Amino acid sequence: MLMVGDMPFNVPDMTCSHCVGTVTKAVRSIDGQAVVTVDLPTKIVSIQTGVDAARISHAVEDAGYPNKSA
Ligand SMILES: [Cu+2]
Repeated sequence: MLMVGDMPFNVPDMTCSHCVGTVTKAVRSIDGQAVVTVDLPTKIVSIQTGVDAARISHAVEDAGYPNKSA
């Protein structure tokens, strides 16, 4: 059983629901079970996943959204 933590990331280039969809898809490509919660006004994406934060961060960046831990 994996440890599941809540990982917040700041994704500054996320501006609309299309961006939210792209970011969510990138996260789910790494972990299909991830719970992804997006707060657009603060540009914070909270992810519940057992997968390493660096892998998630990299996938989101590859999708065109640079990000950092928030
Ligand atoms: Cu957008």
